[in-house]
Amino acid sequence: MEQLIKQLDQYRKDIEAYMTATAETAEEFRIKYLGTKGIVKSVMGEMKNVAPEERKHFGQILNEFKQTVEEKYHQLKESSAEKTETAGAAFDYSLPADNFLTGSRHPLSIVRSRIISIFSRLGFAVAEGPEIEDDWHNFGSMNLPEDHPARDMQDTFYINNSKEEGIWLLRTHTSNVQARVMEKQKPPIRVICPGRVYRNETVSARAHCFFHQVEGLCVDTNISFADLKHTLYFFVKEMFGSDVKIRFRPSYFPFTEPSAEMDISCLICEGDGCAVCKHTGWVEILGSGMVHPKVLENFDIDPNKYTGFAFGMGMERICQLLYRVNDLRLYSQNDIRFLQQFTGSV
Ligand code: 2NM
Repeated sequence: MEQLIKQLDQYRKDIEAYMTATAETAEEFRIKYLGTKGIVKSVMGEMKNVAPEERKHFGQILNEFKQTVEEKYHQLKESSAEKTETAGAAFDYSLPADNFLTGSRHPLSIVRSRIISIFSRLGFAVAEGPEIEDDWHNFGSMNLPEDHPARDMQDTFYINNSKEEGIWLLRTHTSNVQARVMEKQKPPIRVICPGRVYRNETVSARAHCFFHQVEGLCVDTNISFADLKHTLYFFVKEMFGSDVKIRFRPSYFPFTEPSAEMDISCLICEGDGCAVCKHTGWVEILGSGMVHPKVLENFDIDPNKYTGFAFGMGMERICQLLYRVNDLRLYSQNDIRFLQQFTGSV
């Protein structure tokens, strides 16, 4: 009898510990205490072992216990129902949907496709080629003499630089692609070659060990410097708008003769003078020239029959002028705050 009372005390403590419940725990509670093999049934069964004179008193205790259990069960059931109700209310189906996070295009990718689209309207095809290149396609065929500074270890990343195993390097310009085009295809040729190039530079806001270029090549009969000028003028007007002015300055490249660098009137200050144009009103955007006869000969293209023009520009530079990106490192850091700003661009 005493033991039974102790046991009931323990049950009461256990029951008190139930505070709120889910529908499942309320049901577990019901089965444990009120089920056909439950605790209430089993303690009621103890009545037969109780002495007759104590039955009345003990019957009262058991009834109270049963009531406590039933009350607790109702309380648990109610709280589980409340929970389901509030969970239902918290989900408001009439609310607008969350923003769906789509990616956005990288600014260089936007610039590249705009360049391709402009030149394709002039009949230029797109060609791509390897980033790991041999000495001939990157330098030799491009008329760069053995002692040219660009071939120096300081400027070029060499992968292999031995006479026995051959010279392999990371391309320093995409001219290697034009070389491979001229190897396979004879004039008329009209291609642009966008791609990543590598130079051994210390990384800073203004220099990087890799960047992106688009080079162009046009070889046919009767191609003149006038074709070069008009092609590039068309490009500039399509890229930056019809108000932009261009000018050519004589320059030197081993693979072109004559060579020229092209400037456009500064888009940032419209010619008034600012940091981007170094207060000159002009910014350099590309190098160009008539393909050197030796380069054509290297690919068995007769320079007496064919002439050509070529040009090369940095995509980061174009991007800087279009979007005012003033630190080259931003392009490869993958900072979401930078990349997100180009959402919605073409
Ligand atoms: C430039 C500037 C001038 C160029 C020349 C050639 C080729 F294949 F025809 F020889 N490809 N690219 C060239 C000419 C590149 O980049 C500043």
